[in-house]
Amino acid sequence: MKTVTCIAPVNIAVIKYWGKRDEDLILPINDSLSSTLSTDYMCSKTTIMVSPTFKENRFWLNNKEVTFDSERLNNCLNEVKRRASPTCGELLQWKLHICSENNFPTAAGLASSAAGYACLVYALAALYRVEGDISGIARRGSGSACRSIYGGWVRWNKGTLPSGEDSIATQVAPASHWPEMRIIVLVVSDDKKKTSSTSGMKRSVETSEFLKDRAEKVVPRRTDEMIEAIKSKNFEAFAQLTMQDSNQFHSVCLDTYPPCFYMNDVSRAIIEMVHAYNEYKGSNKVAYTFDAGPNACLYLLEDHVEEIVALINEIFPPLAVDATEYFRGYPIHVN
Ligand code: 2P0
Repeated sequence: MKTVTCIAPVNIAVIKYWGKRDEDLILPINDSLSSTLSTDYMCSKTTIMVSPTFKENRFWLNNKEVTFDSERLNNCLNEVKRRASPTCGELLQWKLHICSENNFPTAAGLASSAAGYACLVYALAALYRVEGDISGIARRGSGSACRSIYGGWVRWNKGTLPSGEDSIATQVAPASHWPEMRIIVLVVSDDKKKTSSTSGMKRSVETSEFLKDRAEKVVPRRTDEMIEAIKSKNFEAFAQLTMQDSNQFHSVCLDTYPPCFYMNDVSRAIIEMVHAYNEYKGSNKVAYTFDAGPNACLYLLEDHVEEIVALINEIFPPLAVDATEYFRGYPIHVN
């Protein structure tokens, strides 16, 4: 018998991934860029056990058994096994029992599949002693998962090869490069989203002309500008690019037919609050970004956390619960 346990954190994109050119291999139509949070906060934990006595492969997600039939899960497993060390021998024949759980409320709807698949693939790769980059394998589980394989600031290069071999993640800068950076996660709603990212982006690829323009004309330039802003620690530029990219992604969602609505009135009120605050300060001190849901992620530097949390509590008084459950400052992953 052999057991491996790993943890992997979520990542929050500042240049968004939206749209695939290959559904099976999960190849994107544009590059994307994110920061990976610290493992002290929102992360997945996966334990894999293999034994010659196990009769079948089994999977438990958040303490509930789920089917092992998932195509994405099996794609990841097969790919890891294909790259397994020749020294694994009979280990490769033994059946697996996998337990995966998130230490953050799945209700928050925050990149749980990214952390989950990054963690699963990392654990499998450790078990079968895979060498080299494994982000391309995590990508087969969920596109954004490839970015959680690395810490700090991470770019998912869309790649050009039909095989997807070059569609992998690379680290742009370690978290230690910008240690003052913080993320505040605002849980606006824990409702399950009506349209999953996978089906939403498929519909966008099929119906939105704006998405093609974004992928071909805007993202390549914006990614270069974003990397420059991160490397030079230019928060003003970083914040503007982050907010513009979030807004453009949601414009594509609106241009999708039928449209996907992910933000709600509270999300829009947060956008207005951030712009009002930045205007009052005379420059960008906070940036918002929204994924495929109404919850906001605010990027800001450490110095402004206290003031912003006070402002949020003033404008959006929490319900009768501990505010710290709602508003948390997360340092990004140190790697
Ligand atoms: C991102 N999102 O870059 C973007 C922003 C949502 C909005 O990556 O179909 O769950 O599994 O590849 O990775 C969500 O997409 O989709 C996502 P699949 P995934 O973070």
